[in-house]
Amino acid sequence: MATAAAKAVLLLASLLQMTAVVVVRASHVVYPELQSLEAKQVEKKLRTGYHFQPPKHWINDPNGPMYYKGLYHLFYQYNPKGSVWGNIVWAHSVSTDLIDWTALEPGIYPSKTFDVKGCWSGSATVLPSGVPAIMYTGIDPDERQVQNVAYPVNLSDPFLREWVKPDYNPIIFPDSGINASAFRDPTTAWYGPDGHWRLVVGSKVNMKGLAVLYRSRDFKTWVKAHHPLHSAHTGMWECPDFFPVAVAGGSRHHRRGVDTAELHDRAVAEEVKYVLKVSLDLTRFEYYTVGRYNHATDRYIPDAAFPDNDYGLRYDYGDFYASKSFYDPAKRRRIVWGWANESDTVPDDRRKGWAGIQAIPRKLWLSPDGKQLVQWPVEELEALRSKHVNVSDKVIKSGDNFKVTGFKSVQSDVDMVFAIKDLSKAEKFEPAWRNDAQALCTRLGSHVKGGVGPFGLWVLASGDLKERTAVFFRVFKAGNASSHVVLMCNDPTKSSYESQAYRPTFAGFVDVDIAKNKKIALRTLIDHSVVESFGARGKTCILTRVYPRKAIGDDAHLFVFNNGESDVKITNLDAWEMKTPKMNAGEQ
Ligand code: DQQ
Repeated sequence: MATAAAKAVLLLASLLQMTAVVVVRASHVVYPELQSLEAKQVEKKLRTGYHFQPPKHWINDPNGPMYYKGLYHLFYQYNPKGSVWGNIVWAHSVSTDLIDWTALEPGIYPSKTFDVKGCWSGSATVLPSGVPAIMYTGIDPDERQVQNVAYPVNLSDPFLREWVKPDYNPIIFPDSGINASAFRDPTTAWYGPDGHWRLVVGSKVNMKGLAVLYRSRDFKTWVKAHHPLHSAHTGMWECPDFFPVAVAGGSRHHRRGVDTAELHDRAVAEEVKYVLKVSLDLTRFEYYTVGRYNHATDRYIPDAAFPDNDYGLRYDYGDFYASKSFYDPAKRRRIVWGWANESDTVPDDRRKGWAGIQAIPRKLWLSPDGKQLVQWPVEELEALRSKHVNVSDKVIKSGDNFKVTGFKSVQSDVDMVFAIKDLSKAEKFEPAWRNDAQALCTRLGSHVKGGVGPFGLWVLASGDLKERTAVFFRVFKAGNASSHVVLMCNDPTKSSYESQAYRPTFAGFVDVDIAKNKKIALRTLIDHSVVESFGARGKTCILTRVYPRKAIGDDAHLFVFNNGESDVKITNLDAWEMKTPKMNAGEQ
């Protein structure tokens, strides 16, 4: 935690030195003199090919994702006037397959007194009548954060282009017990067996993060409950997300998503657990717990196995924030979107003319052992795979590396399995390291020799290897010699030989029994300035933004390396070049 906070401070400091007038309001740094400067040009070099982004300017949180009449809708926080945060509207895009996107005009933008100073994050709820409702945070003339509702003007338009905000807004107002500048990001609402709707809004009291609970009979008059759904001492909670997941033990619901709308159904409720995810304003990381939700008392209680703290489990251990999930009725799955912010400097963002992307949408489910959530890129992504190369049964000896040739890796999808024959050389794991994977990886970077590992990929690597981003594993022996700890790291410290960007090493532990099958899988989505990795088939995920200077276009290469004493084997490696989908050409 100390490390994460220190890094956030460092990041802020490096941003501050770039420009004179800055204000921090509600977690985003504000540059009043820059926020309405239109981008003169859009630099293409490091723009992503298949990750979601608009043609130009700043984006942040995904908002109100939903499926309606055959179309996936994604709204997101967007500055139509510049490439830093400001002038925020809900930009709006639609897709039939989550891959090709068409931009529409912004769906929600400041137009009324209750949102005149901003339309911030929120969620969609599809009501039992099929009508979608959007709940979002408006900033009123006194800079108070209030919650508003909006409805589509024309329900027969699958594009849902126009939204109307009833005059009875705001529907939720910060009362005297609530800090009006820390009260935002309403969740999707759910319906209780007592005939009341519920939703939560993120907030805080001093250092206590709160999921403030509201109830309503008619979706119009909302009353604050006497107690929050949940709280913890981790500072302001932004973008809470609360939803059910199927318990996979019984195979009936395995991996299938559960709709928040089904929460009141007793048969379904008995087979589900609940997830509460919060985005920590203080550290800019998210964590989640899995637990039980008592409908009668309206309290959520995390299971004891889930640390309810800022060292708890994360969807992603890298650049991934303000995420939001939705239930996809077309494929009966839950999908999570997350904002992958830039991590280069403000002058770089101004020069590029764009900042921010969304991570690849991920299907999410509870692991069969119930110990964690698992995420995997939506299957639709595979339609973009084109030229393919394969490597199998290739031993990488201690200290060696191997270049994967025959395809262009700068925009690619790499899916592979490593086998480890001999675990006896694994280094000893100190229990004190358990709560800070990131500090461990920072100390034991990809260049620090180990026993079993570091082994993994160098991606976006220049031919001379002066630039490279390492995605790798390191295996340790735990207290008793038969159990092991697996660490997954992303080391971007050598990703660019000249950039000043903030380049922290990101890391998480991987819950696998490596001694049992002696194998570990890694999938990495490489996309010019994004490296999005899924360890052990989605148990540990790490997304990083990197800004190579040499390893761009055809000069970006892919290597497999092994810096451990033990040899490792590539059992199988499949790599595909990825096509570029239609990405938001349209009306923006
Ligand atoms: N971004 C929004 C807020 C939210 C924050 C403003 C999280 O509603 O709390 O753009 O990134």
